[in-house]
Amino acid sequence: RHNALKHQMRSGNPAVNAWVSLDSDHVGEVLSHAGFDSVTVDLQHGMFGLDRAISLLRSVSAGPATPLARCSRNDAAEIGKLLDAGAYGIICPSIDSPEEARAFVASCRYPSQGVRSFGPARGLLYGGQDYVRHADEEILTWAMIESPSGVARAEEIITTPDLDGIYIGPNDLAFALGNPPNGNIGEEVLGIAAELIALAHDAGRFVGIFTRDGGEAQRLLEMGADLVTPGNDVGLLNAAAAERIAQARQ
Ligand code: 3PY
Ligand code: MG
Repeated sequence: RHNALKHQMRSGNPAVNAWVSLDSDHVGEVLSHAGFDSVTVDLQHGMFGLDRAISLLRSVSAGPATPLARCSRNDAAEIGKLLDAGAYGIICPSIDSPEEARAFVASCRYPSQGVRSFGPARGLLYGGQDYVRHADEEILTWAMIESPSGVARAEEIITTPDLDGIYIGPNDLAFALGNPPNGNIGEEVLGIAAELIALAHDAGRFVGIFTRDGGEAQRLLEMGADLVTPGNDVGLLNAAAAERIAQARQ
């Protein structure tokens, strides 16, 4: 099976991504069937560990969305396990230098390009018996830019060989700029996002970004983002709850 998300973005059709932070296979499966193009299992801030992330990836692959994972850190062993578990792309937090970007990409690629070890347990099951031959072309590598150092070195990070895209973390970026995140993406981070989108597109790379809600996601798509995440599963639940309660009490 090829990576439908990668092919979709390549053909110029931006993607809407879901973000799983709840420890529930049912949530993963429901979101995969809800119309999102991809579903990301968030091992950095999700309320679960690696074993449960593997099960959540399985739940996402029960529906049509492309399964992605955000690893908890730039670690070859963890990234390898998430890929073996069937992630079709990895979003790696806090890439602050080109050296870190190179190490991250190497973790996602088999030799001779990278250091990924052989053992594609679930990859073989739904990637097909030729998974290993095509894995390097199909797996998406997203380096998160979410610090002033990452922004300062963005061009070097973006042009890392075999890096597919950058994923902007507006909340950590706002913190690092001295404006603790308040939910919305502020003007300063929006300006940086515009610059990063231009740099990445010049280099033929994708740009993904986390946003607060559908309205903000739409604004970022208008600015040229290739993939937007309109909040996480808890955000969806809270927004729906607030709306229903308000309707009921009207
Ligand atoms: C951030 O905004 O810092 C993120 O990591 C989004 O998930
Ligand atoms: Mg972050």
